[in-house]
Amino acid sequence: MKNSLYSAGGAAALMLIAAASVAYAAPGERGGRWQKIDADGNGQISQAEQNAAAQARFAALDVDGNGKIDASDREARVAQAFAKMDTDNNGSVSEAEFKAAQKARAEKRRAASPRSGGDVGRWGRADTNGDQAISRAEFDAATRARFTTADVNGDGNLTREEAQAARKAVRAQRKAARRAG
Ligand SMILES: [Ca+2]
Ligand SMILES: [Ca+2]
Ligand SMILES: [Ca+2]
Ligand SMILES: [Ca+2]
Repeated sequence: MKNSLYSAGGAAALMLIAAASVAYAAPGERGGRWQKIDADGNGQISQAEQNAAAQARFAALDVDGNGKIDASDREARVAQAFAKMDTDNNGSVSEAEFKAAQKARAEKRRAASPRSGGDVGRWGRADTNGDQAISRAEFDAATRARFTTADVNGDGNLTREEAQAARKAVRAQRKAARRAG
């Protein structure tokens, strides 16, 4: 790891931001996440579609597959991210590699909110029993709660407008929290 400009630890902050992908994709977001979640392509996200996306998300976050999301998963993800940045696989991330990764990420995130809090902030609230790990049950409960909140007219489907409004509300809440704290 000598000559390593950025250690895996240094990549952590960056990675936490990257991991905070928003539950509902922004309409028109690059990569077409909305389209991916909207499996039947009817332009709305049903609770079942949301659940399917959440299961995939949980599996992606639960890197070691032990059924809960905790610090060891975050470390594993950071290591993965580091490996991904280390494109020539020489065990260190050069400045060029780091910048390339940064640029790719910035482009990807342009449509998203600039600071979405990282997965600690995002999922910290889901950890209802406070054991520093998000169990599947906690994750599902948080997912359900988010869906219910966003589904303003209660028809069991999220329109793009509803999803967008929910994102805005969350952003406003975070802003208020930052001001207060
Ligand atoms: Ca749909
Ligand atoms: Ca895990
Ligand atoms: Ca927990
Ligand atoms: Ca609705």
